[in-house]
Amino acid sequence: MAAAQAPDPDHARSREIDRQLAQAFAAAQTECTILLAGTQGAGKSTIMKQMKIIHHGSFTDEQLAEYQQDILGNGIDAAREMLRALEHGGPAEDGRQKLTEVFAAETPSDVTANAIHKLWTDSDVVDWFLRHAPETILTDNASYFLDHILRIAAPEYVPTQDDVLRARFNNAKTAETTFTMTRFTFKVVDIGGQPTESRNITMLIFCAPLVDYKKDRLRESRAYFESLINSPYFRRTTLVLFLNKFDLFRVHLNKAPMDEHFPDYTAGPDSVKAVKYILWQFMRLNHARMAINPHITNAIETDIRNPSIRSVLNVIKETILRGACLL
Ligand SMILES: Nc1nc2c(ncn2[C@@H]2O[C@H](COP(=O)(O)OP(=O)(O)O)[C@@H](O)[C@H]2O)c(=O)[nH]1
Ligand SMILES: [Mg+2]
Repeated sequence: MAAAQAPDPDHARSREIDRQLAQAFAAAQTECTILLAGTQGAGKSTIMKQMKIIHHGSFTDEQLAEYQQDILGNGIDAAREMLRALEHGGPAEDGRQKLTEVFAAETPSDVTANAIHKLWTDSDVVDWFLRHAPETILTDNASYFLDHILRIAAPEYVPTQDDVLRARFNNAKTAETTFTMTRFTFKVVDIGGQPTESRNITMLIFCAPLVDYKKDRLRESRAYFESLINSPYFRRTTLVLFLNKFDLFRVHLNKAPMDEHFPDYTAGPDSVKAVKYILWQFMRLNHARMAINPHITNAIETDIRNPSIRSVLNVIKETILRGACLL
């Protein structure tokens, strides 16, 4: 029988190194960084808010209360936009004059909200906007905030989830968020419109606002997309393209036909065909021939029965989990 051996210090050291390596490897697997990129107003912050709602539940009352002033600000901005739009041959000159005076006076108050509401609901103004489709004249959700101006200007106002999703905020509030799923931690970072040289990125979500099909702005979005997806930094990254603001896109198409902006587009007002055309405009910039996963999204959609950002996010999570497990 062999004599009992003294423990080998080298063997113990080697086992310790193995243990540390295994730990480091496991840690590397569980952290996924997702970058959100896209031009100003593309919907990055809104998508981030949706991710927070999905993973941390709806906003708390305290969080909602924090948004109050900013949302009122969105309402006031919308009213200023309405005034500017009406200057181009719009009706209700007296009402416009009155609202301009109220604005000139001081900080927003009940008086301002009442004057805004009065002008926005003036029958001539309603008719004028209906003829032009307010969504196509005013930016994004301005007409929503005008519709709700009395509610959001009331002293006891507490924002709703819909109000928060439809509003624009200072980026600092939503630039980064983290959530966990099983043993994976997802860090989502909004890199705005800035090019990045980050490495080890699990997924890049490029957000393109479909309503920007009005040539020049889509060009800006495409140029940024082209520079990112062909960058060597993202060779090992899962690439996702969100064609966002589909809800607004459909309204815009009726008023501003695609072929007015793209003479080679011939498929008419069908929104799916129009999206396919825009998708092609993006995909042909994929010189590096990367796999790109496109999705049509509506970032403000919260109804889980509809195909929305939620189902898209589930697909993304599955893709990441599958990729991470195969590492
Ligand atoms: N109707 C609609 N509005 C959207 C959608 N996505 C974003 N928005 C709105 O567009 C505005 C700009 O979005 P935001 O997320 O701040 O853009 P960011 O600059 O890329 O962060 C906000 O008022 C959003 O509520 C969408 O799919 N549909
Ligand atoms: Mg933002």
